[in-house]
Amino acid sequence: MGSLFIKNANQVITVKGHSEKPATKEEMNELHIIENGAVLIENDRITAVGPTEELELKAVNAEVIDASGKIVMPGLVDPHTHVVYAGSRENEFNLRLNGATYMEIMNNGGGIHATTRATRAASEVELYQATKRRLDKFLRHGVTTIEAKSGYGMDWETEHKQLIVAKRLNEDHPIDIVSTFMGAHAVPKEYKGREDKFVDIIINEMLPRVKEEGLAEFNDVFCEHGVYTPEQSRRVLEAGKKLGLIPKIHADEIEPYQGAELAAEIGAISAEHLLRASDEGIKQMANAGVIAVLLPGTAFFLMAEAARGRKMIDAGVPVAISTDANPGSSPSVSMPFTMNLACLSMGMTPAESIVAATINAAHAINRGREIGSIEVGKKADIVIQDVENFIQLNYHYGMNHTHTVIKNGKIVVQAV
Ligand code: IZC
Ligand code: ZN
Repeated sequence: MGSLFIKNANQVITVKGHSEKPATKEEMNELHIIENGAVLIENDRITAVGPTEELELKAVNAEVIDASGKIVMPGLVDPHTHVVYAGSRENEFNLRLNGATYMEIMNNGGGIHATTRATRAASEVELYQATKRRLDKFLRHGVTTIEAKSGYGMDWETEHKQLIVAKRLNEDHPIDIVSTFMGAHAVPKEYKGREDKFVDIIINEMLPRVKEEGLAEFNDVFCEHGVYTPEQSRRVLEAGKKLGLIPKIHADEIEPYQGAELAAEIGAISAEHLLRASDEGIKQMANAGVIAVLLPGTAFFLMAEAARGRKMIDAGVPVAISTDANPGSSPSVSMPFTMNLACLSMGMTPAESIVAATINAAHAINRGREIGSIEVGKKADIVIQDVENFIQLNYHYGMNHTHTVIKNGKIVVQAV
């Protein structure tokens, strides 16, 4: 490895100053832009950031990337995906557009259950290859780190297979993958009406093995009417916490269900979805510093009203955004489109959408010190976008402006 010098960028969007804590309120509107900027990278680290003129002297012998007419920003971080799965559910898309709802489809054995059947049936190699193709697409959309959840097994063998595939791809693929165990993603048919029994299995059998094999950092649960109650969710998350797994929670996605309140009470790092989070829940999340991971693509694809992102930011909740990439409620890997929707369906500003997709997303997966901004010492995960200024990223919506992607100091995507 050597050094890389990106120079002459119209704007370098640094998003600096929030490595310790996520940005909140007005801070989410501050991008700390350097006009005609440059970034110097040595091996896998950022070693200098500043005006091109100033950095030029330091950059002798470096390979040069001329970013004239473009912008340079941190690699995008997607803090909530279900990307390790087999099969496809376009039939459900069709059913929904013929009047069925997401929950009806799931209660009839489709939805998460359909993906669970396909994922159980897939070999590890098949699962690896299907996931790798999705990761390649993530990378071409400027995403350099993702979180990935298990949860399409609901038996140990398949949950384990998903987590092993994520681990292998983390090693083999340029994208970094941070793993979350989500055994409590749905209730297996055979445990319908005996949900507590399955919760016992998760707590007594699965979580200790996840810990023992070091397969995940986070522990998540689908807290939703008809799936897991807040009480069951609390049991799963508290049990994980005792083992050192950080709690995350799918909260208030379809119906208000006190999920945001629960996240605040147990000190979850993040609460995700929150389409129907209550005013009180939002207040408690702000007080407890729980990050809201909002998934406007899911609301869009389910034709539901988006989460109240504007209100959450104004209330002091640190907000991050994510694709929710999964085969049912959000079959997209586009963080750029998610940013568009953050603006157009949740009333966030273009600057806030960038903070939510970079440094705040990094904090939602406990990586704020390492990635999410362009600052000296951080990992050289950088995207060059073929737009003249950051507002154009969302103004020219529905497009992928990714031109060059640098991961760990290496060029991994380059437009021709
Ligand atoms: O496969 O439908 N909401 N989990 C909770 C999902 C959506 C993923 C899916
Ligand atoms: Zn999800």
